[in-house]
Amino acid sequence: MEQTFVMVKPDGVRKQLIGDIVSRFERRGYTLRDAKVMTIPRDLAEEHYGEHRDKPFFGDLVQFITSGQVFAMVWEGENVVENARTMMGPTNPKEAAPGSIRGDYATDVGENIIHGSDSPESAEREIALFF
Ligand code: DAT
Ligand code: MG
Repeated sequence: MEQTFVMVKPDGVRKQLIGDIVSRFERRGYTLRDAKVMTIPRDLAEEHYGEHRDKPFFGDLVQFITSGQVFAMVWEGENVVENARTMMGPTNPKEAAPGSIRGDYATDVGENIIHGSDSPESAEREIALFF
C-alpha cells in the first residue's frame, strides 16, 4: 500500500493545527503508520530540502523549518501521495483554494503550514530520512 511523508511545519505547530490536520487525513480514510514531534537538526533540514540548495530562499527555508517543533507523519492508503498534495493545496497559499490546508491557514509562501512528498520516490526517501 502506498505511503507518504507529511509534516506539520513549525508555523502549523505554533498555530495548534496538529489535531486539525491529523483529523483531515483520518476522515479521508488514510491510516497513520508513524508519527513524532521533533525539532529538525540543521543537517537533516539541508538534506530533506537538498533539491532547493541553489535557490535564493534556501537559507530562509532551513532557518524556518528548524525554528521550532514539527510533527512528522507517515500516512498510508490508496493514491495517498497525490491526494495529500491536493489536500494541502499549492505551495503558494495565495493560490490555494479555501478548503485546502494551505488555503485555510496559510498566507505566506515561506511559511505554508505543511509539507507532503511530491512523488512516491520522494516519499520513500523522506520516510527513510525521518523514521
Ligand atoms: P512544496 O512544499 O509545495 O513541495 P517546494 O518543494 O517547491 O514546494 O518548496 C519547498 C518549500 O520551500 C515550500 O514549501 C516553501 C519554500 N519555497 C518554495 N518556493 C519559494 C519561494 N519562491 N519563496 C520562498 N519560499 C519558497
Ligand atoms: Mg516539495
